[in-house]
Amino acid sequence: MSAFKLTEHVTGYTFGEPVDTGIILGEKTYGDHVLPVKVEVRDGHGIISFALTKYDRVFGLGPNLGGINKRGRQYESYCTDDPLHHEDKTTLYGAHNFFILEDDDVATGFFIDFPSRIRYDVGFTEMDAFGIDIHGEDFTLYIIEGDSLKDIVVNFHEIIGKPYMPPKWGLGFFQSRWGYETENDIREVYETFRKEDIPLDGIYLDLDYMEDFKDFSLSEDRFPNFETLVRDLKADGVRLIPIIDAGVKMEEGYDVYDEGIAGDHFVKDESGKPYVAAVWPGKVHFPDFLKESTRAWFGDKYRFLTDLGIEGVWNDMNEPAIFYDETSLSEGIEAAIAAKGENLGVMPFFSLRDKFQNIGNKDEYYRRFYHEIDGKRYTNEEVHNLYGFNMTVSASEGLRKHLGKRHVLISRASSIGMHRYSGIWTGDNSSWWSHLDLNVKMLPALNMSGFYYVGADTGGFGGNASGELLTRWMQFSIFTPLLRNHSAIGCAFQEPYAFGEKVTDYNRQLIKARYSILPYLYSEMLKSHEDGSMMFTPLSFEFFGEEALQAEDQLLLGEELMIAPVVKSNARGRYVYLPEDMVLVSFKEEDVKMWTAKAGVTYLPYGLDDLKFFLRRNRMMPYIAPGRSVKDLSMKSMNIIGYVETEAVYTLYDDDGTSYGFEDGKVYKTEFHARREEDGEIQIRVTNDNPNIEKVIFTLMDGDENSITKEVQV
Ligand code: MIG
Repeated sequence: MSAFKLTEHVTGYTFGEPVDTGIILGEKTYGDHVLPVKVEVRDGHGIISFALTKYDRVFGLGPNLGGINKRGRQYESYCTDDPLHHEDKTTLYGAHNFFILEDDDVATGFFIDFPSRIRYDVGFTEMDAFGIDIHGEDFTLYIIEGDSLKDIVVNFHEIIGKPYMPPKWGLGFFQSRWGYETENDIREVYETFRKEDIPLDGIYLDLDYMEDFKDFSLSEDRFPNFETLVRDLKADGVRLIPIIDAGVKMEEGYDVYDEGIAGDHFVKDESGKPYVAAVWPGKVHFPDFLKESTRAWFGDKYRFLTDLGIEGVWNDMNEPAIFYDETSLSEGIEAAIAAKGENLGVMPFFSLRDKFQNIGNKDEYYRRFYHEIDGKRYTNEEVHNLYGFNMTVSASEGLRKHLGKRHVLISRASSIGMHRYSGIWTGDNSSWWSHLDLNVKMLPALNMSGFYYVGADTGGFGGNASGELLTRWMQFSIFTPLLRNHSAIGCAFQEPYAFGEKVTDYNRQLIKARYSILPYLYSEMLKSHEDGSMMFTPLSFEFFGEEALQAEDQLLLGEELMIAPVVKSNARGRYVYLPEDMVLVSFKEEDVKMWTAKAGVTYLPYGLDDLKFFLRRNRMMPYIAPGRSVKDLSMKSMNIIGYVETEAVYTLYDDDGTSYGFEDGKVYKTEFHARREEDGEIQIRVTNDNPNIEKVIFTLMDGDENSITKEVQV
């Protein structure tokens, strides 16, 4: 083992000779550092063990099931395409090996830099033991210190680099569905949004737009006027965001296939031939995204889309998902032929059935193809979690090069490190109430991993959503930076207008509210980009006590808000824990109401026809009038609502919304300052360098049901 310091707060311990994953940035200073935890390396595994006291808790691990406190479950880091996120699943699409272990005295952050499988048993098998099983002997363990949980996260973000920042339109409302088959379907969706007066910034294109599921192709039949469609909708602020899959169809004469073969870009099997797997296009080869030349080649292919006016993409199936490979399919067929005419007993029948039923994403597939890194050959399994990550690096670099302005990019598979290149959607959830609840709990862990541009398929991907579920989900999702309603082919339609007039009214109002608070969300993203702080924080990261720890279905947003969504059906409200006095805000379009809410547990009546959240003490937030898309929003007249007992400051970050200027600090900062004098009078000061803001209307509560309204020209 060798040890080094990366920053004042981060120490690394390297075991064996790990693969350079590219996740961690910075200069190493080697020295003598004593490893403060128990790590054993034996039989091809690294084993880390912690004893847990009754009250220790564990946070993080990114896009996983379970609560905010990860204790009491098993998890796995191994990017997997599993479309049914049942309660007993141990892994989803991402592999995020950052977690914080907190006992009543100290909290410590850990990051395991290792690209293959890691198993976590967080007090599941034994209540008082936390065991980590790293499937390899070569890895680096990072220990991250800090004064608080939030501080540990900031110190971690310092070594993983700044997150991807979408263009401002990426925070608009997106509609999506696998099964909008034709150009006319897309136009109809767009027109219905406009007719129903529901704001919209983008429509996602799923596999339907492609010719035979081929990447960088268009179906002439279904999308004969693609470019015109893109242009027409964009003129009205609505972008099309097509999907790209990892597998490249094997078909001679198809440019991507031909170039891939000619340029030696595909992953190889044992014998050195391109590995054959099957996904949507039928038989495919997988680009070797771990190779720089392949990333550059594939990244350039996105130009096919940018040339057509496209400014956003989603990368799917990049775990990579595999329906079957040639070996397993022929084994199955052989077995079926051999069984023909036999009198199969139940066990042989099960074994035969299994050959087909469990043929997708088999572990052995990932041992049948190889990558080459620095002249050394690795099975995909050994570096598995870098695959989707690097597909997305490739896309990001290609899009950046060919667009010259910011793009929207989300990926399904992920690993920490990818946060520098794109956002993520949380994959194939279902239209289940439990998945709405899960969405709430997963969000802070994604921020801990450095991912801010995140969101779930609102309304649920698989299964049929009810109007009630969709509206409740929306009451939460309107706060998430990525806000996309997406569903699977064959399921009930779940557009905001799909459930009759009443539900359409609820949803319209919620989406408009989203556009009203969009400057706030955008500002908070820019702030997190600047300082590495989380945007969505569990209550217990900020407040002490049992209640804060238990309130896992409430989150703090920025330093200003607390959100407490309803995640159960037939609810007319819910109990909420307020760790301090706050102001309850009801946000119905431009009719904003505020009431004082005292610290403690309180019942919050919360109907479908409302948007409710809490504003913290001595905090303020901005909002504006909604628009039909981001391009329509105006900040000329800005509203500030606040709960000012003594003094409050809010700094609004903003920029041009499309350029990379923010990377060089080209960010507008408007400081709103309010102070309450002894006599109750309010002093207001606004310092502004944002040319788009002209007038500010403050409405400030004092904690005693009194509010003052003041208008300021800036
Ligand atoms: O095997 O492209 O997660 O969002 O609609 C399913 C079709 C492939 C999985 C994605 C989902 C998408 C679907 N894809």
